[in-house]
Amino acid sequence: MLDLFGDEEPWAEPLAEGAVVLRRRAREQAGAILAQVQQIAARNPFVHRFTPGGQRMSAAMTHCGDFGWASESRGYGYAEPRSDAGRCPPMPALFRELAVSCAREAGFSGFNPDFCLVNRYEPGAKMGLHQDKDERDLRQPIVSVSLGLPAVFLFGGFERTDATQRLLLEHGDVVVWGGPSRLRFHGILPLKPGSHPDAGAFRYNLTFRRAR
Ligand code: MD6
Ligand code: FE
Repeated sequence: MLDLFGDEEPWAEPLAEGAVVLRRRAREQAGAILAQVQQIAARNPFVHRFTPGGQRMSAAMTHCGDFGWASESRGYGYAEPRSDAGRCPPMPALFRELAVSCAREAGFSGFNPDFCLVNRYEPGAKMGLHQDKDERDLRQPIVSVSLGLPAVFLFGGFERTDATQRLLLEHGDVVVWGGPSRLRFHGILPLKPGSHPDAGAFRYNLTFRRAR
């Protein structure tokens, strides 16, 4: 469908059992979300962290919610509750409401996120194939909100070497991911340079999780 005016209604595209893309679902809130991201980053700056394998990640990260995320720029995984409460801002109500309603629309009622990881991609930045498995209760889904420049999302199977689907995630697209798809491998191809009216030269991705 042509998006000449940017005011189309959101629509759902099923990906697999337990996984759906809610296209444009976060468009209305996008400006407010990006403004909140700037506030979060003012208190808890974007940093490039290292994977468990010791690789510097090309996407920069910040976060909000009830937990820290590792310690300083080292390590990977959730830190102790409120261990960096001085820097880690609480989750804005706008974020929580969006995540909870998207989860409900995807069939996961009762989602109660306690953590939001924010990734910022610059041109060339990518995310290798990975599983999200550090959360305690894998029955809870993940809600992923993409803003700014478009990126190609790889959606795979349960082994790293399984074939992947490719889909373009654009400004305001939301992926909800749970149930039998919760442990699928996924990643992001290197971001192409561009300029987005609301996000400049970046892509932002917010993932909402129930960590504990
Ligand atoms: C990204 N997203 O879109 C990275 N994880 O930049 C993720 O790693 C992700 O989109 C779990 C569920 C949905 C996701
Ligand atoms: Fe992930």
